[in-house]
Amino acid sequence: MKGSNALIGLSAILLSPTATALSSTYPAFKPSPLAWDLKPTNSTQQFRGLSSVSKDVVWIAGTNSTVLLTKNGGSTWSNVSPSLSPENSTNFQFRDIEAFSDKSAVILSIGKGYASRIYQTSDGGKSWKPTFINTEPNAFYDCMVFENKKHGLAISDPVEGKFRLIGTWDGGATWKIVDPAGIPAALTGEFGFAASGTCIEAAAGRWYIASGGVDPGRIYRSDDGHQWKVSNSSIGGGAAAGVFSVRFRDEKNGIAVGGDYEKPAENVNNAAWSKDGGKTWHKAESFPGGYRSGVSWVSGRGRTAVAVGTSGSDITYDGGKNWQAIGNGSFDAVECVSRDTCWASGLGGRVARLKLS
Ligand SMILES: *[C@@H]1O[C@H](CO)[C@@H](O)[C@H](O)[C@H]1NC(C)=O
Ligand SMILES: *[C@@H]1O[C@H](CO)[C@@H](O)[C@H](O)[C@H]1NC(C)=O
Ligand SMILES: *[C@@H]1O[C@H](CO)[C@@H](O)[C@H](O)[C@H]1NC(C)=O
Ligand SMILES: CC(=O)N[C@H]1CO[C@H](CO)[C@@H](O)[C@@H]1O
Repeated sequence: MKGSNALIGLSAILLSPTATALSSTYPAFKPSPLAWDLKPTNSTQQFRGLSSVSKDVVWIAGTNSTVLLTKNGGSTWSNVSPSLSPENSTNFQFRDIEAFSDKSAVILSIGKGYASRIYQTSDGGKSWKPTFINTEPNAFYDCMVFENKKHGLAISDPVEGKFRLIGTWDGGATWKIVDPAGIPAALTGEFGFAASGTCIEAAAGRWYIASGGVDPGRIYRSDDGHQWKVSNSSIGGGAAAGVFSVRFRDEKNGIAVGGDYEKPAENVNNAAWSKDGGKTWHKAESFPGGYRSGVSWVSGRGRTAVAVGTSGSDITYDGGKNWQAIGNGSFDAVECVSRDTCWASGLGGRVARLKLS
């Protein structure tokens, strides 16, 4: 995380022992033939919340209390934003959404105090019910995840020295605080990033949390959502840096991405992989092209995953060891819904679909 991004990036490649292999895949020389297909939303909001139910049904949630839904693969979008009481109406920032169908979804608003809240719909966004409104002044909720249609966890930056978790066992209708006894103490300055809805992960019966604010960024893991352990990642951390997204494809194999959002093109130590369920993390051999806020495994394609960030996006075919750029790829969030379809969303209403074949 030091010095000029472009120079560090280039010298890292030129000095790499695998420079020959890299030069044929590195974005500056030969990008991946894949490219995102933009799906205009007619919105100017920033969509960090993304949940794809199928290749056709996708929900996005973002700034200015905005939630959009498409049921036809992005040809048209409906505004299904919650109508909020006037004094609260203008500017909730929805940073995460978990959708279960074209009818049922849960959204998370970030912020201090009552701004951190969760709404649920079961009628396709016609009506939304607040199911959690934070009352703890020091809490700041970042993201949430469901392991199935019933059981989910949402995470707040540390309160009284520990990440705070709330859990639901009824699909987001009710939430209660998880006993902090099983959660290790946070380090001074440690927090989570509400950048892509993937700072918490559930996969194969296990749970993970990505953190930053400290160097290196850390990754917590749990078998039951109650008892947690924490490891260093290999991803650099700092005031605006750390692990932004952690995803597992089974009980052992995970990818973490991040970096420094204030240095969007810096491409050193911004991706890592684990093959032991998150106990240890290894640096990628060739990194994504810059800070990356989200990553998603492509289900049904083994070690393939896609990462996105404000400076671009990348694909790996070897479980996160090597990455190559995808065209037209500036986004905040990514979600691959099947072996041939990923969705991404971000700033200025940008949403796109990636077809893999
Ligand atoms: C936020 O949404 C309201 C209602 O849709 C709209 O009037 C306003 O212009 C929006 N503000 C921004 C900054 O997009
Ligand atoms: C965007 O707005 C235009 C004009 O209102 C409309 O014709 C078009 O269908 C809209 N596009 C989407 C994707 O909703
Ligand atoms: C994790 O990183 C910190 C900061 O560099 C270091 O002090 C600590 O020893 C590391 N922990 C382990 C288990 O390697
Ligand atoms: C907005 C943007 O980046 N557009 C580019 C998408 O990719 C095509 C083909 O690679 C370019 O021609 C566009 O400029």
